[in-house]
Amino acid sequence: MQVKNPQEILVRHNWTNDEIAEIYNLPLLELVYRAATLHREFHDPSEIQVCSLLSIKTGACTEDCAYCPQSVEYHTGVDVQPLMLVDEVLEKARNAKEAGATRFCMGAAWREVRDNRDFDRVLEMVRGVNDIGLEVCATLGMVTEEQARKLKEAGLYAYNHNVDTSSGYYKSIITTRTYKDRIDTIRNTRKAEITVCSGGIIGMGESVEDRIEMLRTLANLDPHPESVPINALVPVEGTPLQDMPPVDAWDFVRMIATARMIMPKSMVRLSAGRMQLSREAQALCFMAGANSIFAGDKLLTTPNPPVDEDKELLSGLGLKPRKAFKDELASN
Ligand code: SAM
Ligand code: DTB
Ligand code: SF4
Repeated sequence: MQVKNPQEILVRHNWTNDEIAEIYNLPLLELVYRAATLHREFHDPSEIQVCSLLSIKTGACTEDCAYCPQSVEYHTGVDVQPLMLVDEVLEKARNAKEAGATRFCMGAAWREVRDNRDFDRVLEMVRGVNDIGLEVCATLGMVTEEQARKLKEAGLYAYNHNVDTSSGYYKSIITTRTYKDRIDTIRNTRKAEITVCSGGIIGMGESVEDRIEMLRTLANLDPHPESVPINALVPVEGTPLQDMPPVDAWDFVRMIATARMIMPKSMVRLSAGRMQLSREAQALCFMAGANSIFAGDKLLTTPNPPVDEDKELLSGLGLKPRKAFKDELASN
């Protein structure tokens, strides 16, 4: 019988909501302490993955995601842009690498990937970014297993598809596709042996139980997603969620710490919402196990902290950028 590595025992896929709630509701500093301790068992706590994000096709999306400024249903003033040219994207990727990024994520405001010339162009982008030596990630909406295989062949390293929220709350946020559609896409990318990046958003009016249920869905995927982005809603004028109150920094810390505890091997990304977080709150998120960020002045369509400010933040905390392709393929 093969002896299990003691760390593997901590990687579980049978979490219950009660167990997760017990962790989430710990006194905050106790929670941070436990998450920080576990974080050190699995990761180098001085390393932060720096990812760059580029919207390769912007706006006029047929979905009705209530949080999203790119939906055709809402008047948000987003500048609609057709699919970028390959050379333009590769130039952005080179600049991102120069600025210190090791992962490059291309986002398209599509409901799903279609087998057409646009997809061929995205495949070319994937090849090009891979040749530059960056971990290539894409977030293009729903994909079939066959499309995922084509992305893999082109050199795609990771695919981002968030569960966004709990299955129950999902219907109040998106009506144009189902939770099952989301899980199917995650499965299709997994089958094609692409690493999975999947997380969600807080601050959309969901309950604590919804947050816990969302975390349970992610943690009971087997294997766990290699990357788990935790986003705070960026409320955009014109969307149905424009008036949502800002996420409390402690709630952000709780989500990160809980994700760290239940998916100890995964990279946990402190994603959208950093504009609203103080340096100190971000430091607490890193302490609690966040080990990845999006760097660059813009996310897809909304602002992100200036690059220089982030450099200062990381160097001030004694954190260093993580190298590309570092052991993420180890089974989760
Ligand atoms: N269209 C593709 C899709 O929906 O899968 C890919 C791009 S979509 C913008 C990627 C993710 O960005 C969403 O699943 C959501 O989690 C996040 N997102 C979008 N708008 C956001 C906002 N205003 N605040 C926080 N996260 C947001
Ligand atoms: C993720 O979880 N967050 C990123 C990335 N994956 C694609 C997107 C955040 C988008 C925030 C809103 C915007 O800039 O349009
Ligand atoms: Fe479209 Fe993605 Fe925005 Fe939903 S989140 S409206 S699918 S771009």
